[in-house]
Amino acid sequence: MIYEDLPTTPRAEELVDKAFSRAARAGRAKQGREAQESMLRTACNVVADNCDNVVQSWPDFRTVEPFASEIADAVVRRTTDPRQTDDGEQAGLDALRASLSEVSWAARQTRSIRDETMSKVYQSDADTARKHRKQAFARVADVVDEVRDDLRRVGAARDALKDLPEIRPDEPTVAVAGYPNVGKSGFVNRVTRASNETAAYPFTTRAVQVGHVERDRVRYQIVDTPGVLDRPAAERNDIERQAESAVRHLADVVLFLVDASESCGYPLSAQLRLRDELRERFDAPVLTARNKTDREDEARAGTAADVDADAAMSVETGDGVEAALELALDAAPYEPEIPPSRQE
Ligand SMILES: Nc1nc2c(ncn2[C@@H]2O[C@H](COP(=O)(O)OP(=O)(O)OP(=O)(O)O)[C@@H](O)[C@H]2O)c(=O)[nH]1
Ligand SMILES: [Mg+2]
Repeated sequence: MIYEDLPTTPRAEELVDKAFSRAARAGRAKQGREAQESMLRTACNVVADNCDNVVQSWPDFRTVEPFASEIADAVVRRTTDPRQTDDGEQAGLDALRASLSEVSWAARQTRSIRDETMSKVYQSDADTARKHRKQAFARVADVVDEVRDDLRRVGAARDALKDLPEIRPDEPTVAVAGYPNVGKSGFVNRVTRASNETAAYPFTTRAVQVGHVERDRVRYQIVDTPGVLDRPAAERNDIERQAESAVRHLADVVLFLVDASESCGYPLSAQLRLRDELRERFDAPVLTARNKTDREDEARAGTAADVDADAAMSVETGDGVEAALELALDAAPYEPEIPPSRQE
């Protein structure tokens, strides 16, 4: 996604070490007052430029796709500590934004220490210059120390966001939903020939898997949604609700898998209730595919036939899988968006 190019964020100690060791090297090349000036300039510029670089590498969250900002907010909430403020605490993107602005403050502050000290050093002898330079170093170290938690929070957010699989909000997208263990990952892997393996026990897939299929030169995304669209809303926590909201922005069609053999461990009636619930909350069409038809003879007589399914398949044997996929792709509207630069 848009987060994959975020550079690593230095920790406070790393930043100070780097600044002061570069400064020492710069100082050794000169003598007297000039050495002090050179050290001061180098150290302050390393800190300020690194801080600016951290801040500038982030997108403006007001302008990114709602899917990208909601998913970022959810990921940041889960992976970073909240930020303590006078009126309570901030979490997610609010905390991240506040931390980025603190890091930006550190850059400005460091430059003003540099300029202020430079004007004093300029009029000093070598010994006094050294004293000023040392005081400035101590102040810069304090500034960096003040944003220690902010650097850590930004770094943790970056690490978590960088590992998100590539999801393109602009590509037509099929979100695969259904209770745990109904065969969602198996379906995504089979139709996209992704190399990810599906473990044979429930609750293993927690990272979102994304695969692609191409039809008539249009690339479609098939997104597995473990932990997101697999339980009634009442049982979800805040992060899961938010993840659902992100998927709502993303999905052009929902392919809801039911396991009428109930070997997934959930009664068919509960599965269908969840589907009806998603139908109410999603603007996108929700299609139903009965999976595990190869096991339906184990099901209670008549249950599978009761399902008003749009497709029936077995991810295990492959029966009906292509037809179910075609149905979903046909229901995913494709609106070509021509980038402005290529419109002439
Ligand atoms: N017999 C049979 N087993 C299937 C079929 N599809 C999936 N399974 C099995 O059902 C189990 C769960 O499949 P997954 O694809 O991991 O299910 P999931 O919906 O991704 O599960 P979570 O990620 O836990 O939500 C695995 O043991 C699969 O081998 C099918 O059509 N027939
Ligand atoms: Mg899965």
